[in-house]
Amino acid sequence: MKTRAAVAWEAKKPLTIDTVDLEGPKAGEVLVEVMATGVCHTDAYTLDGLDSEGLFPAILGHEGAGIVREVGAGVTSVKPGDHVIPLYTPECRQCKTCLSQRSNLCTAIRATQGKGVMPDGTSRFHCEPTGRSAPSGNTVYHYMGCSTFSNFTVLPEIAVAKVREDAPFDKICYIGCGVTTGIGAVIYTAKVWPGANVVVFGLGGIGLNVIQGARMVGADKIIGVDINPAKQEMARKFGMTHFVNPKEVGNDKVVQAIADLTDGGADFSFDATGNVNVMRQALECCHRGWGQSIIIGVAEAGREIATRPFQLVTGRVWKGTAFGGARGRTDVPKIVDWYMEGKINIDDLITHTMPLEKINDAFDLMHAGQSIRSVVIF
Ligand code: NAD
Ligand code: AHE
Ligand code: ZN
Repeated sequence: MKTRAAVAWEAKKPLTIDTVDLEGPKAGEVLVEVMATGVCHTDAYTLDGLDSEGLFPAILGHEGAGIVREVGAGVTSVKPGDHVIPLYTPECRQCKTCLSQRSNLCTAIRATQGKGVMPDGTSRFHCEPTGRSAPSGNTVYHYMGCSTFSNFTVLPEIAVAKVREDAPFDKICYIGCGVTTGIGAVIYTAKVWPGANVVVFGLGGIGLNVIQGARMVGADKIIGVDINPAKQEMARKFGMTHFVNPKEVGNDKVVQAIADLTDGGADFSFDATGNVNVMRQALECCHRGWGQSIIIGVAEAGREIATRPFQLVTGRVWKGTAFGGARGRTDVPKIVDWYMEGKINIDDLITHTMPLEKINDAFDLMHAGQSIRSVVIF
């Protein structure tokens, strides 16, 4: 079949809207009509050529919601008509990691996913490059196993979460990454306790969901740190109690400012910036003896984190989280329920919507610090 998609032909260039050939689902795969997709900073990072796994040409996008239109041989857990959220962190329930229950990092298809192809090693997307370069066979790569910047996409069955049918696609698409990552980092990865002091670096589409999660679990102080003061208002609405602007207090005084606000250091801190210098501040602002810092942000290829080992010797803990530690097929339907029951706020974080033709505006708004989440509605 043909599908309309925003194609990333090369790094650092705007996406172009093309008609792309899409092969139907093979065994164990499903065809999904994407109804809406959010644009996450990770899409921008890959488009900017900063992702060590980045491949071009590719159809980016990993924060979608849609409807199953066709299933391949052997698919049993979903059927045409089911509403689903694509999962860049699948849940096979059979691999060592899934069975361990210790991590959400399912390994069933991670290797092929990172190479931009389906589990059989081939792509379902092809497109005439018309004057641009493409790999042999005009292959266009999948992205994070999702490629939600396409009106139709093919995914492995284990990479879709079936969700209730009364939930609006243009809101729940955000649960496909940002909402789950932020709230999940608090409840599944950090297990923040009531009364804890929490610091969130980066008050964007992920950080604000960390704040929302911290409020949900009854955190005491929720301190936001951002170099863009315009993010303050929304953060306060979602539960931020104190704001630190590194440009005002001085970048070298951020850790001390947080220690002063928290009687010596945070119980939990979260990096939602992707900046390795900020990650260091996030660790070092934690309380001696027990403070935990959770890395959410994705750093540019080649960047490394550093701190004095003494910071860890004296009890601070450095952790990371992917997709908030959520097990997609198990946890995502529950998070959709929380939204439908009014327990979490998604609507206010979606500051912009646009048709696919305007998707490049979403990247511009993000880079200008003017949006929280942009959602493309097909
Ligand atoms: P965003 O652009 O919406 O927000 C980033 C925020 O960080 C902005 O408000 C910006 O002003 C702020 N910021 C930038 N530099 C800063 C600095 N030096 N100090 C303080 N604040 C600073 O991005 P997002 O969509 O919220 O994504 C945030 C990060 O999380 C990205 O690195 C993204 O790739 C990553 N991410 C990781 C996962 C995961 O599973 N681990 C999931 C989604 C996103
Ligand atoms: N491809 C990058 C790593 C990118 C990365 O860490 N991605 C996160 C999700 S970001 C969603 O917005 C993730 O899930 N990581 C775990 C995984 O298995 O990819 C690189 O450095 O190569
Ligand atoms: Zn994302």
